[in-house]
Amino acid sequence: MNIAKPFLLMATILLVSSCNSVQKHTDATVSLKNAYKDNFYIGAALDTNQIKETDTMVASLIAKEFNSITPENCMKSMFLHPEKDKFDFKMADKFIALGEKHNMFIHGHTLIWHSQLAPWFTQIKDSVTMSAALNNHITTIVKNYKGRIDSWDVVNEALNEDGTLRKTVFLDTYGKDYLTLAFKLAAKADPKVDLYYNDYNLCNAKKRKGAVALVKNLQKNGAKIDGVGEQGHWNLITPSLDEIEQTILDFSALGVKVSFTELDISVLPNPWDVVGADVNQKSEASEKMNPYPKSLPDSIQTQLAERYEAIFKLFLKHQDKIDRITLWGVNDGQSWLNDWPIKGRSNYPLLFDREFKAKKAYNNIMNLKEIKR
Ligand code: 9MR
Repeated sequence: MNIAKPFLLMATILLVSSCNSVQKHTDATVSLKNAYKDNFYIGAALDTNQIKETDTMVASLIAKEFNSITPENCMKSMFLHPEKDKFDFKMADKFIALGEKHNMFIHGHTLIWHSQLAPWFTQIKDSVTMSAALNNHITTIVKNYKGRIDSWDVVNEALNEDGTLRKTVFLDTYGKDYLTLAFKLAAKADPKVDLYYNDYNLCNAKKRKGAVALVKNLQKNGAKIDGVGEQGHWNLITPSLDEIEQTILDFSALGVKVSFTELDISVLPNPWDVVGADVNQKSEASEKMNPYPKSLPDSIQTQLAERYEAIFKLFLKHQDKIDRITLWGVNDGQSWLNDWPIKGRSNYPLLFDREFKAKKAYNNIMNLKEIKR
């Protein structure tokens, strides 16, 4: 028997497969957005440096992987409408230009929110002034980007955890119909743009019930609402897949689109679960609360990857109801979760690590679509 033949065959197989993996790794078509192009948009929230494209490596990663973008901060009222008679569209214009350059689905975040609210809004004391302010704010901004923004978060986080309406300056001055007014103003300013209600913890049954009632009320009042945005600030354990599925079913039953708009998965302990507050244990407690200051252990990396995989499997199961999945940031270093609810921790909630390298979670999500890296 000629032993050179099997040896040659083996060597050829090895050579071909290693060439393939190199080719795949650098192949510009191997990306999240291409893998999921027939299912839903894959988006990311961009911070100001990413919008300004200060780092070319990061800029090309964003263009390669994502086909939708959301501004992490620059379109909130404190930045876009800082004074009653002054709008500042500079950074938002750059954001839109970036999305247009790459032909992306552009999401606006957010028109009405009690947080990061322009201070002049908080001075308003009566319904007539609030109505005029909402009119000027929403009409000016939505008209300014008419035809250039694909969807807007019209109202963000209007609900308490028990499903009742949150006490805000909008509710206090105008009453509960501020929601209807906001959606009607947005639709009038750009009849074609998709209009969303966006909130977190919608897996909580009481809050979800409140959100369903909120959407039904808008519909009953003749306002156009196209979608519900579930933020998706989750962790390794909660919410359960059943709870997530229930939200998809409940919202799509209302005839609106469902999008997951701010997805990230915290791997850190939650301070509200910690029992005991002995001040003498402060350093021990902070080590306990920031267990992976330098890097994420393999076992947790795998847990995170499996959690992302299970969630994306569920998203695929309901792809007919889901329009967009947006990650709340591009890489771990950027995440707001490094500073919330405790400042200065190292969290690892996204698909790219601090060096912008794809994590195991990325690979698992790609493998779901049978794309190997
Ligand atoms: O990621 C945003 C962070 O940079 C800001 O400091 C923070 C201020 O509240 O807002 C973060 O984004 C929030 C989003 O706009 C609405 N849903 C919750 C997000 C995380 O807090």
